[in-house]
Amino acid sequence: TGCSGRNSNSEKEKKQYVIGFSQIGAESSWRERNTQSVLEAGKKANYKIIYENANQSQVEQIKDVRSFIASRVDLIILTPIVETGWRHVLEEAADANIPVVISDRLVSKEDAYLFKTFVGPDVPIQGIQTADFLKKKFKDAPAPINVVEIQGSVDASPAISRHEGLVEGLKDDPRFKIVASVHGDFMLSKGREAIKNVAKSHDLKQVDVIYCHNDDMADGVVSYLEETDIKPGRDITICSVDGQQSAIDLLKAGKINCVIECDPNMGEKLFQVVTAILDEKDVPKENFTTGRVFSEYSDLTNIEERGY
Ligand code: GYE
Repeated sequence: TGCSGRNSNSEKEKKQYVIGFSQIGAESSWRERNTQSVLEAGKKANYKIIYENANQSQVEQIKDVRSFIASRVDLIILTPIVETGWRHVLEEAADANIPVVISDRLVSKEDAYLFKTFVGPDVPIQGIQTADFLKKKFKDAPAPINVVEIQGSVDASPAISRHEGLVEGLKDDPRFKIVASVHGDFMLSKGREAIKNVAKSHDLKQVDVIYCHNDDMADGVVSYLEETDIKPGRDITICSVDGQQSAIDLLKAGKINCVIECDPNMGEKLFQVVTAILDEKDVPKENFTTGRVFSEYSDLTNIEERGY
């Protein structure tokens, strides 16, 4: 039908690019919102998205990326569950000339030459912001100030950076001691399990702070403490990261003291970068999303509905 006088609409004939999106799984409310944000923004920008969810398995994620390469997608978006172990599959993508955008979590610095750009939160800052809150809160308190840390998953970049950020932020104040640091995989049930286990070896009455690497684990910690005679937010200061609705509600109720916002809605920014890459424009190596600090010192009256 090449000669029907209406065939010169080059916009319509423009090729629809195919993007492979390899997501970690659905461990938290944050993650579910993040997935929706990426899929919505991709659709809106008129990309065909092949979405794979690896159910918390790096082995699955690597298979998913290989399947994108085999079907010769135009670009791959990867949210790496852990930092290490990506070299081979990223080299395979490079050999196939398929650009890779890393989203939300990072791969090891040594592999940074194998991806085009990163879109996601500036996570080390979140640990520093937590430390700043704690130094304010415990301004006049005597040493020691005992901190229990409920980390995310082993080798996940936000777990590493949220830990390092806190340590960095507290290093000028030797009153703070991390007395236990355990992993809760960013999951509510495992956060609850983690604090329950810590309570077997530590007297929680001696603990001043519980720092949770995400809100779902903080929800688990609060629900456990509420079954004891320790009042979360009052007897123990609770800090968390993400800013989901449940944590804001607990903050308002005085059961959490500080929540660092980590915005999961990165889809729009992500596809601006994707479009620039496919248009062969230069993009910065890092594109950070921003977040606020919500704490007992903030005005909590006008926080918008969170949507996650
Ligand atoms: O904080 C947590 C999620 O990678 C920054 O992963 C993300 C983290 C987020 O499961 O809730």
